Amino acid sequence: MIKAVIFDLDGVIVSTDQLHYEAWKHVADQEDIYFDEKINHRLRGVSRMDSLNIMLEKADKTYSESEKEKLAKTKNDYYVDLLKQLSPNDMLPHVYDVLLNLKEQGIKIAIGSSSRNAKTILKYLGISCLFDAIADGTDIENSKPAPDVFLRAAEKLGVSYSSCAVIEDATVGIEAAKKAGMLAIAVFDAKKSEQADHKLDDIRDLLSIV
Ligand code: G16
Ligand code: MG
Repeated sequence: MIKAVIFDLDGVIVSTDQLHYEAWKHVADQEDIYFDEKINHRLRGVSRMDSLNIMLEKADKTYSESEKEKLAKTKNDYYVDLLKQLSPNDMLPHVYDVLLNLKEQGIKIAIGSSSRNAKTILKYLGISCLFDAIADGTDIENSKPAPDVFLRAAEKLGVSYSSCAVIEDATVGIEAAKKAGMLAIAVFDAKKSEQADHKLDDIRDLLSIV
């Protein structure tokens, strides 16, 4: 029986893809590195430093660790500035109603995000107080496809791993959920994953699964 649902943030609750893209493109242009939407797509659910390493695959030179830290900071400063434009209107369709419905049923809800900016994003969306637990990039060493962030969310909730469902838009997120021994529910791009237990065209269908 499912007692908790762990939501991925970027791509499930809010679409920040375009903002990540603009911020990475800013750094890539500054360094004269080729970067496009297709490369950006590979960064979904991946941590900031892992994303940077993917972005640098097209670079002509090798970057030292301290240069990489600097580039990651430039990207994040730019991204955090872009996040200021977010408001409750940016929540993806029907997400808010689904969150409220789950809570009414007594099902716990949590965030399991690779982002170190998760709490800031939730604040701009005005939904921080809805969640029983938040596990994010600040809680973990290994990002998705490692299961760490979902295991951490379950621990914070006090719910056993096998009683948790995860909802994800990234294939690496589905892989992480299965490694954590959880029910893996895919939306958007994650529907490509062969490991997904359920594939949803509409997030409201989650209510008939849990
Ligand atoms: C998100 C995004 C990724 C991003 C990662 C780290 O993960 O999907 O593209 O690279 O967070 O973000 P930040 O640089 O803000 O720490 P998720 O797990 O919420 O989809
Ligand atoms: Mg995501």
